[in-house]
Amino acid sequence: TILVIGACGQLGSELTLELRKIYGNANVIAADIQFPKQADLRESGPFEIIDVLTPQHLSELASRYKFTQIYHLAAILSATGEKNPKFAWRLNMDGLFNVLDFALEQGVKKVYWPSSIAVFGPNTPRLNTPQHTIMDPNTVYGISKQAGERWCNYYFDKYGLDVRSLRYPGLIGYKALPGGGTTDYAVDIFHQALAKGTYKCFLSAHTRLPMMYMPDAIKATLDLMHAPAEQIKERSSYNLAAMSFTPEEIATSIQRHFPDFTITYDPDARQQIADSWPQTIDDSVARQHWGWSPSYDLDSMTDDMLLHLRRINN
Ligand code: VAH
Repeated sequence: TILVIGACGQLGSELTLELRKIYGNANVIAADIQFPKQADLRESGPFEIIDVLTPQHLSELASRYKFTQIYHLAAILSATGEKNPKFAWRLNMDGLFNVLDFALEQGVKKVYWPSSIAVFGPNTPRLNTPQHTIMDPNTVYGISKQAGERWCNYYFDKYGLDVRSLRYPGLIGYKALPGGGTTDYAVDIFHQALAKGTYKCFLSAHTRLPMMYMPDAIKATLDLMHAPAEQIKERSSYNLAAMSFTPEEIATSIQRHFPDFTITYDPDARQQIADSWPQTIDDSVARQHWGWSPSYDLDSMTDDMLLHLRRINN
């Protein structure tokens, strides 16, 4: 049985649905702090309300299920984390410790835990950021992801726990809304383009950030988790990339469908976070170790996003 913690989130909801297609609905237990709003998530298989900060909730689940894999996706993201630094640190770190210790106790075969380009900071080379480089994150979220990478590597080295991780770029999908990140503009812009024909962007026009379409993020996660353990030589987390674009460039891509779509810029506190992150990522190590390669670029993502959002809205 597979456990997905944080199953209501932007990534968790899509990963749960995909895992259910592969392993069967009853074999994928979705868990989160609150019940899902999404019907397909609610109706497609078992759902458990847990607080990952309460270890007893995990051991109670283990009294009813035998878990072989855990996907731990519950976390406070970059922008929200800056509004509540101590809680973000506590949830991101103590949540991870509870899951790593639970996985060891239960003899779970494989654990997945997401990292992020947020582990990089102002002194990290911002172009073609290497797998091994300076990491001086200056958001609580990024600090927690950097510390989390160290601990995942430690649990692998010290206890042999097969925990695997990816440094996601900004993720863009149509099935679930993002949850408080700095890259959320790249999802909001599609909803606003359809609803209002204009979008006020909270980042400046030329803010270049690494991004990925959700189907590619799901593919990367499953390719990583299905690869033989001996291929996974990076036990902190893998750099992962697909594309990089600016708000101006995604607006231009949308204008291929809606010529009258307009964008305005009103940078807020998230601009400083974006300015501390890389602009492009070198993911050659992931490509060499387990054959990573993305399928979507900016225009094919835009075409697919608008195709699906139009269907959902009509
Ligand atoms: C965030 N979407 O903005 C997340 C992600 C790279 C960005 O970590 O916090």
